[in-house]
Amino acid sequence: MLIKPAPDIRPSEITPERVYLSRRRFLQSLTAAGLAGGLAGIADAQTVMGVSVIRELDYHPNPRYSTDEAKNTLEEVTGYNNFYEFGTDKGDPARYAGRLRTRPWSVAIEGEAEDTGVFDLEDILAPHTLEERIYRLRCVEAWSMVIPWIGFPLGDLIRRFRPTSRAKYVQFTTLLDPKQMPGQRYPVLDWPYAEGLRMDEAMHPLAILAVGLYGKVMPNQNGAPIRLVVPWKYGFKSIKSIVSIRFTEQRPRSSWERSAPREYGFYANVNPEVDHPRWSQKTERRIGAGSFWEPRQPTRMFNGYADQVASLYSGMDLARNF
Ligand SMILES: Nc1nc2c(c(=O)[nH]1)N[C@H]1C(S)=C(S)[C@@H](COP(=O)(O)O)O[C@H]1N2
Ligand SMILES: [Mo]
Repeated sequence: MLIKPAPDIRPSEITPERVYLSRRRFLQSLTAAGLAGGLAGIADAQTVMGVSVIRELDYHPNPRYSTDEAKNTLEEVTGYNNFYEFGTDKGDPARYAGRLRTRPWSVAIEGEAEDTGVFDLEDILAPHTLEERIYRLRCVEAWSMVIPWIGFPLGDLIRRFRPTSRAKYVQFTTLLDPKQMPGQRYPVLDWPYAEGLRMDEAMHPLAILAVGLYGKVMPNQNGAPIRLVVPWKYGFKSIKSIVSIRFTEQRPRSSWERSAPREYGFYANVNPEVDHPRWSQKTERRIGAGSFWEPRQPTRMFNGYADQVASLYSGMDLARNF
């Protein structure tokens, strides 16, 4: 085997330019030999000349779906996270997610679909082309970030597995493994973390499955190896480290909805008019933006994506269906 198994990669291991360049040449020679194909632009993590490197991804930017707001830095994006499987402090995921083994990884496609089964991540990704989309992520805790995600439309994956006419919803589940995810030893949430979308929401072209950010393979603390990003909904809908995608007839209940149904609804659309019971959603704080007294910015309906997604909810009372 030329490619060694994936080491655990921490953000502190981000490789200097020089190593990337020599690694690129190394990969080119692999591709030429036909050994690195079939991974949808992802070459696996490896050690090159004794140095472990973060894999780089082949992708093309998609400005049509990208905000032109200033991006948060890689340090902010990988250092201030919610990933309760590794602790509830914003710094815990960066500290502890390194122990998550993201290869090999498989994803079960289950429920109301013609083609179900358990698939290697590589086979899940193989037919898809990766693109970069710069999305704002608005956390329900009233902070936000702007992140250059790398991924592909969730709808493209759903179509491949041919959901039946009974498939009205899609449920997503995170890995359950308290050995790797020590936060799961505490009853903070009803583990494993689960989320769901209505089928038309899941098919919307803005909803993506992301496998990287900032041109690199997804850092563990951001939900490696594969996570959802639904930019018009509060961040908690964007479930990380997915091991199951299930098509259902009944509306699934998400972990947050189960733990506090008055505070976290199934829809969780970003909405400045509907406050969380314990705080306002009218404004938000951009992580890293300037000084402590930097003015908060107004939160936008559907996180700024109203033109694209408001029609999904026409006729619905969004104060009741929060
Ligand atoms: N499995 C899992 N997914 C999760 C969470 C979590 O605790 N566990 N936190 C959510 C919340 S509340 C937010 S705001 C986003 C944060 O994503 P980021 O750390 O990549 O910015 O991830 C979401 N996905
Ligand atoms: Mo969040």
